[in-house]
Amino acid sequence: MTLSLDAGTFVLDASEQSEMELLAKQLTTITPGLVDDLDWLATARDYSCHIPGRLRETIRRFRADPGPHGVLHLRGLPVRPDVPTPNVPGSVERTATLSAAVLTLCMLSLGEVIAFRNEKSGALVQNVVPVPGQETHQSNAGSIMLEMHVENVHHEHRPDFVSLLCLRNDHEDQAGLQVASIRDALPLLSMVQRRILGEPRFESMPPSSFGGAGGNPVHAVLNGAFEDPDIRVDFCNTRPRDEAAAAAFLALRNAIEAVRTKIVLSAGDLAVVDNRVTLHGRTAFVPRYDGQDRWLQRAFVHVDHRRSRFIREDNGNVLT
Ligand SMILES: O=C(O)CCC(=O)C(=O)O
Ligand SMILES: [Fe+2]
Repeated sequence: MTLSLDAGTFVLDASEQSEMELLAKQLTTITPGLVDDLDWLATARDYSCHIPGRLRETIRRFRADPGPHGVLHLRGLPVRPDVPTPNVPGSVERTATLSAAVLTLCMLSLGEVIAFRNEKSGALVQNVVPVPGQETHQSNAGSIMLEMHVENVHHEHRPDFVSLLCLRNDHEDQAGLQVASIRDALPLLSMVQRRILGEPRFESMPPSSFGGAGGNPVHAVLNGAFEDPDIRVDFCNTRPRDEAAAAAFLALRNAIEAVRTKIVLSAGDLAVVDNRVTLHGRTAFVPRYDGQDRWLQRAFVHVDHRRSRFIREDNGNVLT
């Protein structure tokens, strides 16, 4: 199923598009023109207060409540990539390009952008691109189906939101971001399954993007309000620790599959996933490595920056 234009979709009109482009272009000229520079980021934070009003309202509403599907689909953002799609492992965007500026502006109006020192060299804006030789990897460099997951399941301070801005989709428009919220899946689970999923009977490994660094915490899959819980699971990296937990885990997997929807992103589309209530993954596609492959730029957001202060050196934006 493909998500239709609904409450979770916002399309910038022509005047909002030019307003956004003007603001982002100005931001690209701010010295030193580097996204990870704290002075540049401070200016970007100020500018983020001046994105078009309807967009600001939409983002602010989404932050208060992410809706039933836990995803916001913004359309019509200026991106204009003028270089070939990168295809090296661990590719990041440190230069304040137009698309990096757009992504940063939108995300700083949602919260604070953060990254992890052990992942993609701690860059705040990362390229999600297919990498030759990594086609079958369960990572965003692969091109086979990517399992449904919350981002950085093993980490206590995983992102509150994951944002993906599309610069180019794949040649055949096959690759789709898949999303499934626990809000939609919960009614498909029994009370017993929900209770078991709410107990610390599961263990998660760090995703491969962390290069094996990080612990293997034991945790519950459902946390918080029984009637509207947060979800913490990665179907590639989380495993149940006993038989009853395995049965509940399988029921959850089936429920997630039943409510999963696909969003095919086009250039200028930005998907913002609430990483507390919604899992994401990707359908398979065929890369050509001709410079025109699928290219997303990704940024993570924390709503409460202070909470991670003890693992951020010099009050920067990178978690150690
Ligand atoms: O390629 C996608 O659509 C999503 C990849 C992903 O899970 C990520 O970059 O976090
Ligand atoms: Fe992901």
